[in-house]
Amino acid sequence: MIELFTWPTPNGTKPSIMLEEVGVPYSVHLVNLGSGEQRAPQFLSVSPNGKIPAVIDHNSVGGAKTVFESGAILVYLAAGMLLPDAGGRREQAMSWLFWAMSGVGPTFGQLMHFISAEDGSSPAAHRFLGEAVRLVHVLERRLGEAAYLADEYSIADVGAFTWVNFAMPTIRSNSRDALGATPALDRWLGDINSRPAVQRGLRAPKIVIGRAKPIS
Ligand SMILES: N[C@@H](CCC(=O)N[C@@H](CS)C(=O)NCC(=O)O)C(=O)O
Repeated sequence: MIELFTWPTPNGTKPSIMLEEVGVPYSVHLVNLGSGEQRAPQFLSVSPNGKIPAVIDHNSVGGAKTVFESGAILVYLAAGMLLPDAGGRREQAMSWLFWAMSGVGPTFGQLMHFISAEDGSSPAAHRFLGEAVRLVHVLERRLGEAAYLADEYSIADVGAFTWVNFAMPTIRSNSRDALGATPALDRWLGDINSRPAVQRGLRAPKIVIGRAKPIS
């Protein structure tokens, strides 16, 4: 059994989607970010950076293993087509995964913060909107030449999808003409959203919210 420490956010649903995709049994521990549980010593012993998500794999050969950072968790859980063993597709998948982790997640996260702050037209909101639009254009160009980031569906798509899915309406409504049409990206979002494992993974932390006890 894998224990997943999470909260229903774009970073928190990457591992639940992945666990559903690979069919590994898991239990969800909610870490209530609103009440500061991410800073509790018990959680810091699992995730030293004080952020969700993190997992503990109790079935691992040689003893339980702890993994934090959503990108590291996707790599840890990956198997088969979701992370090809060798050949160009592996390098492609890793390149696009790191692009999503270092570009999409931080930029979209800051954008959502500054745009929903009191002064939604601050220089910071403007800067992150410009960078988010640039990243969307990179994604649109790639998905115009391949169905998925590494040609076939992989951890790179899971790594980028949750943030793009969450932030796209905000980016679209704020950027107006600068964004333009994104038919390839819209097709990619539709394909991924229609996967049953993705639908279950997106719901997993929310379903638990109603019945979970705080971690202690
Ligand atoms: N680079 C990290 C980012 C994780 C992250 O930012 N998690 C947020 C929720 S989406 C969090 O735990 N925030 C709590 C806090 O900053 O106090 C990852 O990809 O796992």
